[in-house]
Amino acid sequence: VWISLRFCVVFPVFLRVSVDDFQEEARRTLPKAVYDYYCSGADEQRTLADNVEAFNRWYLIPRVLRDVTAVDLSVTVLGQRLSMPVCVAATAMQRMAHADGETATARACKAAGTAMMLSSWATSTIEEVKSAAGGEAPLWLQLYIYKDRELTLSLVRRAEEAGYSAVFVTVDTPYLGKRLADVRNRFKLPPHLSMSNFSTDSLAFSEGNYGNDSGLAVYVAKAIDPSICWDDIGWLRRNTKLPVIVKGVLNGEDAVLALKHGVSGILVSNHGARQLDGVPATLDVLEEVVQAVQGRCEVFLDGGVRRGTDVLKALSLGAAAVMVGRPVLWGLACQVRVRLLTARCRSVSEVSRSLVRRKDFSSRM
Ligand SMILES: Cc1cc2nc3c(=O)[nH]c(=O)nc-3n(C[C@H](O)[C@H](O)[C@H](O)COP(=O)(O)O)c2cc1C
Ligand SMILES: *[C@@H]1O[C@H](CO)[C@@H](O)[C@H](O)[C@H]1NC(C)=O
Ligand SMILES: CC(=O)N[C@H]1CO[C@H](CO)[C@@H](O)[C@@H]1O
Repeated sequence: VWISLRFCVVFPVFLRVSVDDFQEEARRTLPKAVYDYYCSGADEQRTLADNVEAFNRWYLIPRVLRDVTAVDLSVTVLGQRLSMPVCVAATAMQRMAHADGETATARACKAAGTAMMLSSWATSTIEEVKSAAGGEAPLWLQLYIYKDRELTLSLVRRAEEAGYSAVFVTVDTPYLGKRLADVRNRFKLPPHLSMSNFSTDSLAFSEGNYGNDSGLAVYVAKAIDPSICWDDIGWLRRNTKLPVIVKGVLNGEDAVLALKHGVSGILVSNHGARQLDGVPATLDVLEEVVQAVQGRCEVFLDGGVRRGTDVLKALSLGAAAVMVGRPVLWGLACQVRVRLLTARCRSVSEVSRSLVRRKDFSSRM
């Protein structure tokens, strides 16, 4: 009896082998309001589930009897070589997951040889992240367009000076999506943290009181410009030499408009299903965007990528690379590096549309 009791209370040795395992450990270890902020989607979270489910609507159709002794996963995106077609999407406020926050992510990207997109709402400065990345991992700035355009451009200037190589402008957040858990938790940053790249309390999201709403929703309504239009993409391009990529396009018409306004790339994204619930899973609109673009710029995808086979499916449907958001946060919370990808072609250039086939659902109805 003593022995079996002891076995009951001993913490199980838990080998993490998938992103889901990391998420489960993060759920157990992070403060509830932090975990809720990281994991939530908007409203009923239907698109949140669909982003992941969409990958399950495709079969992989592999070829056999090809020598795969030597496999090369590297790709060139936005003119820069990456060790693999998987990069890190911008997620805000990473120091809630780990004391080193974004600088730890930058070190992991450097070690992995891939690119990191830094959020405008980082809890580390643009310059700190640059020195952590050590000039090796490509760094991209994720930009929110503030009502204060000078402030907006000052972020871009600092990124240029620190050697960042692209600006991903987020176009799906005129207002913050309704994330029910954040409202219930009255989400705000813990008092020892702030959005490090802003100098006033109100812009650094470190005011004390946001009433009964999600603090971040109040912040966005106050500071972020809901009036931005396609002309503002032109404004941004005229004000920086860095390539501008739009983050948050979900259909072919907007992809064509983006090209007309001179973007260097399009990131098919629904903001990790955190903005408008009911939009399609990103994988389901990827091909439409790729076909509208017709090779005129690179197309990226994020949303629900959790395993190597997901990466392979997105590449087959035309993505130049994919990005991951939450998996990085779960990795940070567990304080180890996440191993990202296993592929079965010899190189990324061998991944083609013939590798996937959509499952036929109609025949089962
Ligand atoms: C906690 C969290 C914070 C995020 N913060 C930002 C942000 O500051 N700016 C932005 O453009 N996107 C932000 N995103 C969206 C991500 O860049 C990305 O589109 C999304 O997380 C991809 O989906 P995934 O989490 O399923 O991989 C955030 C997402 C999460 C989960
Ligand atoms: C917040 O909600 C509580 C409980 O419903 C209410 O008493 C309080 O007045 C509300 N505060 C604000 C600022 O709306
Ligand atoms: C901590 C830190 O370096 N914060 C800086 C972030 O950026 C603003 C300007 O936008 C500086 O004033 C802060 O000092």
